[in-house]
Amino acid sequence: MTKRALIVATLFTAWSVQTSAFAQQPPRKPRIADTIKANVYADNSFKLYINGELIAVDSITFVPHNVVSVDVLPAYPMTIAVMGIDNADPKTGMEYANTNIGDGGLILKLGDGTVTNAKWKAKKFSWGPVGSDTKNPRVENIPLPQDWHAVDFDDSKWPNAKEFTQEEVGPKEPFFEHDFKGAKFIWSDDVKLDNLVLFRTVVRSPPDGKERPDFRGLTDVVPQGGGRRGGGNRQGNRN
Ligand SMILES: [Ca+2]
Ligand SMILES: [Ca+2]
Repeated sequence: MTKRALIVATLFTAWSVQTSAFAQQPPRKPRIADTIKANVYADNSFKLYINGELIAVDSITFVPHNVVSVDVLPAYPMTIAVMGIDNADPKTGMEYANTNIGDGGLILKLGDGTVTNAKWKAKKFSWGPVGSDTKNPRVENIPLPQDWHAVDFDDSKWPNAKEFTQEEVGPKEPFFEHDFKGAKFIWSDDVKLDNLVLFRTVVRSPPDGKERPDFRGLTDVVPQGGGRRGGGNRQGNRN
């Protein structure tokens, strides 16, 4: 074998090894096209967890009522946990200088067709003014379970959410500018008195039937196509 032939053979072997190594690395880097949009509207605010991870916090805690729309990388089964918070004084359960009993409401839609409805679980953890007594208003609280948003949290004893009509909740303008088609407003039983409500559901597979890659554990492997493009360390290695 000539020297040139040896170099070519060596290079080919190196390329083959690299190529077969790539073939054993099925995960690729997720692209933005792999994400789905999460639209959430809460009266007054929310915290959204998906698969145990904090995904979005409402950017406005009181008014104006807003829609939070964020990109989500889905993985199924998908555990969704939401804290819904109706604005209320922590001592009286009322608002606007204790002149008003405000009402709550939560609606969510994901780009895979996941929607809020009465199949979701909902449990109140803070409510008031107890008995609608605005003369002597007081609040009752249940301590939040520390792992209420965890994938393996047991919500089997929680009641189901109650659906409320659009008229009952009366959403403000940004709601109508986003896709909530098919989703229902939900809360626990009393949309006026229940001021902190936790919601949970598990989406077993994409409701729209579209197959989506599972990118969980991506930080434990080198994704197909190598490390970050155009990056590299000081030695010039693209890791
Ligand atoms: Ca209220
Ligand atoms: Ca409210």
